[in-house]
Amino acid sequence: MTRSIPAGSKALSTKPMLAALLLGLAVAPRPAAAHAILMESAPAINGSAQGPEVAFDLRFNSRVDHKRSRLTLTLPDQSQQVLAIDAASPEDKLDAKATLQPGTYTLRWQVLAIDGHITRGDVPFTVGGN
Ligand SMILES: [Cu+2]
Repeated sequence: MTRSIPAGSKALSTKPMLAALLLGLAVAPRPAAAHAILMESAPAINGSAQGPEVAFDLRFNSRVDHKRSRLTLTLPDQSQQVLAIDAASPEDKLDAKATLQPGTYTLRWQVLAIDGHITRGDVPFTVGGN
């Protein structure tokens, strides 16, 4: 079975279909579980850690891309320091270490999950003395 389509009308009819297809892809629901959500952290949000050697341990609900995720620490003087993510971190974790003086800090995590979505959040915490 063949249908003849006048030249020109094919291009006209393809455009709306393509637009609908692109729109459909953009709004298509994604698996909710795929977004990286922080499940647990050390230090805890608004928690405290003992210095000067502080171990960071962030656990997410899904696998995260260690190479394309980032941990940035805001120091008490508001300067920022990017932490090296431990390459041996488990698939759903970001581990790092830092030597910190007593004070108030914020750890910002930015994570690329396996579905390609980036999420971020803050973990404010304090470092005690001794
Ligand atoms: Cu996602």
